[in-house]
Amino acid sequence: MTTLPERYAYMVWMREFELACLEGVPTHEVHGELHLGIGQEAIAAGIAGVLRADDALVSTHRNHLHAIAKGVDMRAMLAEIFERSTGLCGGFGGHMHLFDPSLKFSATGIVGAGLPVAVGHAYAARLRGSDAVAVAVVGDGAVNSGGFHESMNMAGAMRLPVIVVVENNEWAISVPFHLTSATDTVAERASAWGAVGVRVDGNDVVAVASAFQDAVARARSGQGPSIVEATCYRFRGHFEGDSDLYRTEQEKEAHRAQDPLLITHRRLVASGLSTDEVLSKQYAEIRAAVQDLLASVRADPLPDASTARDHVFVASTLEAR
Ligand SMILES: Cc1ncc(C[n+]2csc(CCOP(=O)(O)OP(=O)(O)O)c2C)c(N)n1
Repeated sequence: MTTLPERYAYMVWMREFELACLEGVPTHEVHGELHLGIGQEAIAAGIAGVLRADDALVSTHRNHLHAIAKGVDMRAMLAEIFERSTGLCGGFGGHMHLFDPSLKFSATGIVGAGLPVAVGHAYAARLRGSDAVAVAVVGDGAVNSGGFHESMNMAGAMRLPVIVVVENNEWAISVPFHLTSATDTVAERASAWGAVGVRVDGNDVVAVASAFQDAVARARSGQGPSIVEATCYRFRGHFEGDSDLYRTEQEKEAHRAQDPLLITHRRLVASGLSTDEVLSKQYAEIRAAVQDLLASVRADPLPDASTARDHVFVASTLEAR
């Protein structure tokens, strides 16, 4: 069982990891759109420590925190994001394509496309006679896609061990959830698919962990799919470079005051589980460790240009040409 101090440490690692990623944007070490989950750490930290290595987790374009929660090696992740040959995918995939087959972790930049993959993992587990579960983490922008409905329906009809975590940060780029959803919440839709739906405060790591653990326990014991909708807010623009004019400064400031790291810090101190001094020291140590990781990744080579076509075509196709 992951303790609250451990979940807080996860959140600090997540925050500092993403701040390190951010350093690669002005230096042009990170190309393409970089999507950060800063402000949403309590959800991934609530997932952390609950899943087994053989459980699958399929993430999105905003995937770093979920990979950390699944236990993916942070150095290999950072190297992939910084496009180094030592990265998870040899530097070929970049930040939106983090894959770790040994931990059944994958990501997709196609909104809503993670659900069918998770359903496939869950069905495969059943065919193997395993009690492994499959998790899809999606944003609120995914929930009105056809694939979301089709996947939920199949998971419900077959009672598959699927858990869908919806990070409802209210915005799908510039489109607000309340203007695009026929229901006030995503969780309330669950009964249409024979699933259990719960909505929790995604800034509250304890509430997320509790709802997620319950959903995993249900899935593992053959009770079918669940939706865990966690409300949250992304502190930065949709991607690094987004002018972010669709949200008012007042709205952003109000949400930043609800920083899940601050909330958890205060909770640890108020409950006597830690002190300001201990937490500040721990924060500084984690920041230094992430900076060491970044320095070491930066010393790694970029992929060799002559390998650019590797992993693009199967060998037989190339030979046939
Ligand atoms: C099928 C598809 N349509 C459109 C896009 C472009 N797109 C990328 S992210 C995004 C919004 C996603 O919002 P949400 O699911 O709420 O996740 P968040 O970015 O808030 O984490 C869109 C529309 C896409 N990647 N895939």
